[in-house]
Amino acid sequence: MSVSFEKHGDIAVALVDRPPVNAIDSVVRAGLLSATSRAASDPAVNALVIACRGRTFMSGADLSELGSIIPPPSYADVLHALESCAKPVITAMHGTILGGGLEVAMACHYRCATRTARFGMPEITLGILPGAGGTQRLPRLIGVENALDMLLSGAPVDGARALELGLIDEFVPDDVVDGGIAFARRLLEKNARPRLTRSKPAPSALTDSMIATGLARHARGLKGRTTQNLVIEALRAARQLSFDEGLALESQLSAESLESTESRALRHVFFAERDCGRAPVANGAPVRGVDVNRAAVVGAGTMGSGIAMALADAGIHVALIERDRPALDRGLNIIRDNYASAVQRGRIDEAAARDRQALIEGSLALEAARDTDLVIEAVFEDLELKRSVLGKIDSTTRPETIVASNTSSLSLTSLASATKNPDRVVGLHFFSPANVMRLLEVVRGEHTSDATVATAQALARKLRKVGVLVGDGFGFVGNRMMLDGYFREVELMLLQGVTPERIDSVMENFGFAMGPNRVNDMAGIDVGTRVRAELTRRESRPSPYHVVSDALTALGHVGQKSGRGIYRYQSGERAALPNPELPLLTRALAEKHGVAPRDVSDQEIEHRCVLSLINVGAQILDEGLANRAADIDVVWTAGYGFPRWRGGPMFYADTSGLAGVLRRIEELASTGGGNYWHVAPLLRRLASGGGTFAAWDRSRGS
Ligand code: T1G
Ligand code: NAD
Repeated sequence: MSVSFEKHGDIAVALVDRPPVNAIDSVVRAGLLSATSRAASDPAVNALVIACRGRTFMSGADLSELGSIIPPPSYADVLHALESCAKPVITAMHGTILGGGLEVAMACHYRCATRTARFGMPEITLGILPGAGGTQRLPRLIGVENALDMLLSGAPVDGARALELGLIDEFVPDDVVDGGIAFARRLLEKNARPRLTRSKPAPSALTDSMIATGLARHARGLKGRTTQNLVIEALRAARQLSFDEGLALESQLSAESLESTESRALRHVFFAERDCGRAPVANGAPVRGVDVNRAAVVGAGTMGSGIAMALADAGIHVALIERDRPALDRGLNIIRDNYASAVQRGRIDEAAARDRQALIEGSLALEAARDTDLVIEAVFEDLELKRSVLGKIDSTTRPETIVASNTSSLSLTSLASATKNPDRVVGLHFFSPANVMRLLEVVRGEHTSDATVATAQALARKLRKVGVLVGDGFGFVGNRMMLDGYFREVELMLLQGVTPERIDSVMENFGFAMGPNRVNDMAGIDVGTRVRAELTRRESRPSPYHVVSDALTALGHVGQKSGRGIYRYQSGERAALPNPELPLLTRALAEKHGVAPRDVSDQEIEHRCVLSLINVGAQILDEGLANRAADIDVVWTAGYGFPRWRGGPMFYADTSGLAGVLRRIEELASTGGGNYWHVAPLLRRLASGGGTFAAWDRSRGS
């Protein structure tokens, strides 16, 4: 029973039970409607409390229902019934009260919640304008400026802030149903009557300076977006129109937003992130992994120290193992400083920083890894060194301990062959900084077992990262597409005389958080050179292949950390300044590699960068190194700054039309693009058959 109805004396309770997050679908709406009419018509009932079972009050509309005709009863019918009920209707809330869930609460007359509850209107993160009265009731409850802030950020506020704003009336103890009933009883004792949000005075006018402040405050998240314009239009209507006219306009604008490519892209990424982390299935059932509670990290450098923090942030005990004291102290100091700056920036409080640091124990002995559930190796990117370290880990730890490598370019299968149990060896490819970046490529080697993959996927969820299962090919998914596609085109354009500033501004206008040349300088140009050195030991690539970056590494100009790379940097500064030596270097290399200078339009820059990503992505799918096109979209939106509102490279290809994508790639291949534009067979097949990557994913049952 999704919505049960019980009576506690003269107080009725409608209890929603729709796991996992009580998302509102037609069943829940029908249940709320019937509970409201029962309470309204039952003379023995004086008030109705709405609460939820499980981990949270309603966390919004069921997203899988959106985008098609929403089955009856409508939100408007349900909310009208709640608001116009002649008896007080109270919501008693816990967990994350989001979107449609908060809209239900605002249509009710009184609201109480546990202290740990969080409240938000995240619709903008999905490219949707709230469609159940949120833009009309929220400003009446908390004021137009606060409403603008909540609707533009999409981020939740905590209980204390919700009370301060007037979004809730009271806190109740953690047993939210009893708390709700007690609150209702107190209201009845005070003869409280239904208090309609719609009857509150219209909010004050939304001024231009409020809008400017709001847009500036959320500029980073709203870059390239349009949903904010609908939010502003709806909030203006809340002042200028009657409540019902405002509702009607909101519903029309919300329906429009649902049709937008922007929203379809954001909802695609929402579900793709949740689907990519599923455990392998065997005999029709998901394979169970091990819940990691004790781990060890070998190597406390840039990555090892970040990985140790990511584990400790999730409450996992970590033995951080180094080869000598100075290196260990360096790693522990990096961790101490990172936590100190997190406290300074108010990300966590002193106590949390202390508790997490206490979970990380430094050691110089591999012995410290003996009784762990998982060991992650993050030593130098050297095949023989890693094989010897993995061999020692294998002989030191228990047979059920999972052994992982953070390699970014070496063959996982060949690393695993240094152990006696290659089935328990997996790649965990974190991205720098490992305690911040959400992406985790889970690399499956030839012998990696389903159970090991399941443990890795469960760990990714525990670390609140998106774990994407990838195959054991060079550069896995992300780095392969970057090196064989995107950055390769950037390098060729630099040789053809295009300035890094132009390339970066075109790609930042396209929606990337940062242009490719600035990313290269920030990540360290030498990291790419080391990865390519490993590549050329295994495979060949037609020249020129990243010759500008490798020349800069040879000069020691490795980017921000050396004050010079593609750009120049004042010491300690991150602002990218023109590097007068670069044009001299690129011209010399262009001559050496026979690359003629040419005019390249902004559109061509964008096409060469994005289409090379799509083409290599399709090659990766052809080679089976990724299971779904949607997984590639998750890798690039979560790990490489591809704009979420474009859905990722493969979704973007679908919305652009594969026939056009194919035609443009063939044009680029014939007009002096590099001698490596080989159209991926999958792309050609889908384009010539009117297919899409999304349909291809579906055809494979994923
Ligand atoms: N609809 C359908 N399924 C949902 C869902 C939703 N709104 N939210 C979560 N799920 C599924 C999710 O796919 C996963 O499934 C499981 O629940 C657990 O989620 C009318 C139009 C609530 C904070 O945007 O932010 O209301 O993978 O892994 O990390 O104006 O989910 O287990 O099969 O994310 O603990 C507004 C979206 C909708 C909230 C929990 N609401 N959800 O986080 O678990 S638009 C949202 C979240 C709207 C109105 C408009 C988070 C969470 P599975 P999870 P979590
Ligand atoms: P780093 O040079 O910063 O750190 C490597 C650490 O390993 C050093 O502190 C060194 O003392 C330690 N070490 C070496 N031999 C050891 C041994 N036998 N026992 C214990 N510790 C030992 O390197 P990094 O950038 O952290 O890279 C580590 C791994 O992560 C590499 O495989 C790299 O390819 C991969 N990776 C790096 C990045 C990145 O952006 N830096 C991103 C993803 C993956």
